[in-house]
Amino acid sequence: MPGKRRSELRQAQPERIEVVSDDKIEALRLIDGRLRWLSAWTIHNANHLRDSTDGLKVGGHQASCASMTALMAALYFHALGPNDKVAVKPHAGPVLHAIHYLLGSQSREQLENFRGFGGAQSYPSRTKDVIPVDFSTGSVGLGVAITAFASLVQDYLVAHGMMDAADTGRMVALMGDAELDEGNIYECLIEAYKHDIRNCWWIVDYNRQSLDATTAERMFCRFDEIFASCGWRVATLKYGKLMEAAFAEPGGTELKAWIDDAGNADYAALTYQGGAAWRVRLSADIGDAIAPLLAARDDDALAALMTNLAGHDMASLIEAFDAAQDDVPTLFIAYTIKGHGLPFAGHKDNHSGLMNPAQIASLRDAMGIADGQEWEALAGLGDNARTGVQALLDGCLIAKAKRPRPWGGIDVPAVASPAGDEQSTQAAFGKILLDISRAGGPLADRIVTTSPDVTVSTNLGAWVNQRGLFRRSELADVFAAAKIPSPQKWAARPAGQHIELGIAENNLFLMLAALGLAGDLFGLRLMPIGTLYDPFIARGLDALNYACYQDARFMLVATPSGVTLGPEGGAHQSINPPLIAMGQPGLRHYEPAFVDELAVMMEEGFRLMQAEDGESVYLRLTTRSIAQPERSDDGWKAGALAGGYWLREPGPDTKAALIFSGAIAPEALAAWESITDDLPGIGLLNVTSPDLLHRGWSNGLASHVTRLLAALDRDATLVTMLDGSPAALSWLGSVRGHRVSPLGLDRFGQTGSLEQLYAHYRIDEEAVLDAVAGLHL
Ligand SMILES: Cc1ncc(C[n+]2csc(CCOP(=O)(O)OP(=O)(O)O)c2C)c(N)n1
Ligand SMILES: [Mg+2]
Repeated sequence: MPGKRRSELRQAQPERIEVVSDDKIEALRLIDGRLRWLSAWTIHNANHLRDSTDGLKVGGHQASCASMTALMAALYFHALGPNDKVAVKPHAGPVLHAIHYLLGSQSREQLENFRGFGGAQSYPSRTKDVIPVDFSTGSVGLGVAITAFASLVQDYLVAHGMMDAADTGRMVALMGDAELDEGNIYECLIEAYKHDIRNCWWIVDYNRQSLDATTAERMFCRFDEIFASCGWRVATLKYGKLMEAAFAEPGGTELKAWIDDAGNADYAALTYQGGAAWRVRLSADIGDAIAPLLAARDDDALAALMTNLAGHDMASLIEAFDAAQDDVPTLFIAYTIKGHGLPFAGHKDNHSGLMNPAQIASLRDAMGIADGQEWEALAGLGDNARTGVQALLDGCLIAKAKRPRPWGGIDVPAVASPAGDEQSTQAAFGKILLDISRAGGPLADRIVTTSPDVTVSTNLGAWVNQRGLFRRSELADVFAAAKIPSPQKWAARPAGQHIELGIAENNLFLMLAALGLAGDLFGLRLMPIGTLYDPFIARGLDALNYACYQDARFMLVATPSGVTLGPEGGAHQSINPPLIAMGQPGLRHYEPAFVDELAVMMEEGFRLMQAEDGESVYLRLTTRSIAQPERSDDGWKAGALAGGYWLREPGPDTKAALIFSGAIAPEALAAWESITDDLPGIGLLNVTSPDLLHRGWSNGLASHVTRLLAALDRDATLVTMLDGSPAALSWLGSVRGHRVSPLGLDRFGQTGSLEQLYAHYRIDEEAVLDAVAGLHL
């Protein structure tokens, strides 16, 4: 509510502030050094020492790692509590592995096999790495935003009494500064503000370099303003302790002003050039005032001073983290140098730069590591130093082993098909959810729905009326209170089970990713269902891929779809989502023609979402109301779940089959009726999942689709049709070598009645008859 102080909503946080001794800071610095070395050595080993069989460059990012080893040392060995979860900047993955190596939870073998088959992954991966990775990263920006949604999920679990407030943690993202260019960050920021998220830290490794170049200084201060206006505390960590001390010396004020005015490229270039270059430049720019300050330092000391940005200064980092111990979302902008401590520090081309053997050898010598001791975890540390470092390693609170994934556990009762001779799959979806809600029980209680401003138009309204909107604090329904009639009752409360999002489909997929990982992150599986219009899947594709890549489990209901949307026109009609689904691992596409199919698919979906060998489910639905079939038995069900079944069995020696999916079932049936006299025994195959059929076929010859099509003569012909790209079904001709005529959409849709559109796009009865005739000429 406007004006309400965030602090009034805050919950008590465990007290973590302590007086940090100099010894501890020194031990953290040593860990910083160990992480810098081990990450660089891991990458060096993969590129220069490991045998290469294919001559491909292996790669890795020594400079991006060195940029944040101090940050990560301070975080992991001082600031993180046992319930905190971290998304690590993708190209700092080797630092995370080095941390676990120091902790004993990562093996040397895995590090030696970095970027190799079965070895430590290039970018942290929840599913593939052997160490516990809270959030996968790789596509920059997404790993940052998911932490905000994860903090919302945590609040949801607490508000629903499933999780104790004392067990909550902070969701932390470690990000590169160029990630701030990704638009998804700002979409997420807006949504996060609306939901008043908390317990979230985003820590920017502000090295002012991206992949290609140094970044534009025009953005100085803008980020602070953007975040502050969305309710975030912004902590800028710019000057390290050496710098702060120097600012108090004669000439210090001028030095500080010079640092503040310096351009990013200048600062980076001077860093690369080193102490002598700093001396010449500072003298030239500042003049006599800086002379005593320069005279008091040799070139090495001057370089150390000028690169003593707070992001590399352990005392500054600890201070900043300790000062942010409440639950206010906080952006830390930590100034750093890309490649800090490495020979290419500050060089604009250092993103993928690799030290050569001579350079790594001199780094090893400088760190006091004996030749041959490179993999020794605490190499180069004397006995006293080891004691302090070991104490920090022993005191580290993060999980060292992966949390077992919660499989099963939520009973899935039989999902009944809604009654009615004429129905649409979209309306039936709404009724099924309403029935589940009314019946109550564990499944109903674990379902969380979410939608980017299309809750009503995707038929979630009745469910929301029953289960309520989720908000951490009660929000009255003003219209209901004023007795203004409306079918939607939109009161929000902590017990609500629908998370309403603004129109940003990317956020929908990140929300589903976070909800679908609730079991992994917090030990409590939720059953997320997200709805959106089918064409707008494309808007959030990378986030959808990101969710699937992490094996988040959810149900995606995309409706309406295809030109069956009629008068809504081409801008809202979807063509290629069935192809998207075929190409998306971890997501099973079902396209029901009839509502009883939808019921079994939802039931199956709830099982798949919590099965070890399961996956997420995408249901492509429609608003078109069509006549429902009379079933004589349940024989169709297994086929519908496996990807298809004969709605009309082909007769012996039949020479043709019609194959269709989804909303155009009436046209397929009408065409079948017309042809059956001329081609007796023609079959009618209802493909409920082009995706599943294709997967089965590409995995081996004894697949469901091979068996289905074995019912046809070798020289039979196929006409395939769906309200979508024809390529989703045309491949069926290759399964047993049948000739095929594929019907479907390959041009943008337009407005019109269904009759007009189906005729125009050639997915009507006449088009089928023409296609059959063409094949039989
Ligand atoms: C979505 C996406 N686009 C492009 C890339 C390729 N890429 C990887 S890192 C990077 C630049 C990162 O710069 P920054 O975030 O500042 O990280 P730094 O290495 O400087 O710490 C780019 C463009 C990517 N990983 N993800
Ligand atoms: Mg950068």
